[in-house]
Amino acid sequence: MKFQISLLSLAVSSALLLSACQNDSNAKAVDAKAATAADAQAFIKQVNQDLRDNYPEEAAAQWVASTYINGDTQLLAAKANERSLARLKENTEKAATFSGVEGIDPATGRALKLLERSTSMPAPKDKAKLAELTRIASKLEGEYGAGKYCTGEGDAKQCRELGELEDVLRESRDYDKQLDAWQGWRTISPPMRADYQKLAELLNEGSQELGYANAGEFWRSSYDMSPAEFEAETDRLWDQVKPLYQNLQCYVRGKLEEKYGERGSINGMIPAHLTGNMWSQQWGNIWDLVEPYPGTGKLDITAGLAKQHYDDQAMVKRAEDFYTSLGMPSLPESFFQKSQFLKPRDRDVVCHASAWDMNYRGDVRIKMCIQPNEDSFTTIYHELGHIYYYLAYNDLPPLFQSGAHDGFHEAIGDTMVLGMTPEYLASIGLVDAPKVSEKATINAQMKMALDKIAFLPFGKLIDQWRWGVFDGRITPDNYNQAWWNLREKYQGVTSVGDRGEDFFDPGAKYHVPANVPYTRYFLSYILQFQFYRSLCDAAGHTGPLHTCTFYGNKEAGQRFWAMLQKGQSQPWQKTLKELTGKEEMDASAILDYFAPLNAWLEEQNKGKQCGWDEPSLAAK
Ligand code: X8Z
Ligand code: ZN
Repeated sequence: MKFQISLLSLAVSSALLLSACQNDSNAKAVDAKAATAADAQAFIKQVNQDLRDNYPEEAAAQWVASTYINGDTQLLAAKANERSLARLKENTEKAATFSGVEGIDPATGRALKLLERSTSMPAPKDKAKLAELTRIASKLEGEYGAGKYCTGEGDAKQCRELGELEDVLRESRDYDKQLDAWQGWRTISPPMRADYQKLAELLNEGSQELGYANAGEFWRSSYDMSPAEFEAETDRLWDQVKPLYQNLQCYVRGKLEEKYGERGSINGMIPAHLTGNMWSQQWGNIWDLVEPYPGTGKLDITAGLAKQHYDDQAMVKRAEDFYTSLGMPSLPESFFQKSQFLKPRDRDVVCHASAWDMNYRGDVRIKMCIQPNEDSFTTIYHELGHIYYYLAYNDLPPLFQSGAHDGFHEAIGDTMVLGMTPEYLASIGLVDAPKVSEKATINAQMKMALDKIAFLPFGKLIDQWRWGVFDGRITPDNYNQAWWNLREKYQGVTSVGDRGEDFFDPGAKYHVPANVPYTRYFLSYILQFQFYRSLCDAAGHTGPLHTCTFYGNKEAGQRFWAMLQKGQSQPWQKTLKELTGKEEMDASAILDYFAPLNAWLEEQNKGKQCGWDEPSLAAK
């Protein structure tokens, strides 16, 4: 995404922020009766020009607010966002006056439709409400970014930031230390609860003004199909991968029981603080506990980075090399000058990684707090996927400068990560030369599954929660209970200790306070395997899918780049078909990829009591 900045997203892309910016003085009044196709075309041209004119200032305000958190930068970002959303509202109303006009060309028709969806923050028209919405949005994101877990008082007061707490989960295997870090991070979010409730109300109001039932329906309307069809699609995809996830959950739970005894599982579920990750969304950090065949060749990228003395610059350069090996361009010099790679020592910043297009014409940046470990390393590949998408579609009119859908945007860099096979990693000296054996295959597959399969239910449930909040099935008096019901139902992950309504655990996950829709990641985790399979085909790969890397293959790179250049100028189904030959999202590629591991897991789990007690909404 483009700078979907604050509100937007992490891949910050223009779409949001960018809310279509129209300069009022240039706006032509469109008389509904007299409007012609030529008027529509001129209107879209004007909107695109206004975006080019206004977007850089909004992006700058947002960039500064995210890389220098304080009350002043929050105010500036909120005000810039307010102006932008007001222009968008006005333009959306004007766009509606062209409905029914005959003879509008397809590109203009598409742009007219895309306009109102170019934000994840549909705002009320009322000026005071709009101002409140953007103020709350900036405040929530700032609170998350500046969040700290403090203990002790006076001189003994000690505060730890998210990164330090994540280190504990990554490195410590002490049950209580992990629980303390996990619970400690969740002390940042109860103060967000009332603001979040208000945010949801205002987003609903803005959505209803546009004719949607609520903000969830508005979010689901961005997929070239009806919101109901889209919801059914996500359920269908989840049903395809659920058995594989359940096999993995059962195996990992067993390993946690081996390590922590009775405390390693709860009613068949995994205790959330024991997965090596603050949100239990990816489990790669507990590789030491779950490695199927220890001693079968090291896959420890973190150790490799240390051994080779990689710093942040070297890590980014290494990722860039993957893209240029495919024939994609080098990153502009300004990228290296203006990005934030490291956490500044003297101020609060939003460390959650993001990629930004600042001006629709090449000022691209990432914002990260890189650490010399595997998580950061693969996240850089992820973020560069957004950056290369921006660069590839920079020649399109701004309204088309976005992913085919938001899941495409999230999937580009991750497709590269799938190409980081043990052979590739060995070729750059980060892991041992891989052995070819069944055991080595299972080890490599498990490593990948701990990120890619573990993530799937998490990717789905975040918006199950928000869709429920928006449509009123989840009310403020059961925000947290509903959250944990979903965590248990989808992930088979649960919490230790009471997580009642004094807490607001959704607020401790970046995308909730930052208002970034999350289904995009679920879609990405399915799609990236479809992309990967197509690039492997283009590269002439034969043999099992998981053995393929397309690193260095120009044909694969050329096909991927062609897809990126299309942006959102046409329905995503068409774009997907051009790359993969199929117009449907489909889990067959991810299932093919993990077929060896799935068979192995079924063998391992034989005789075990897999599964868990699903919660009832009423009781947990
Ligand atoms: O937020 C991200 C990226 C930026 S778009 C770092 N991801 C999701 C998350 O961290 O929750 C990538 C994987 C899922
Ligand atoms: Zn992303």
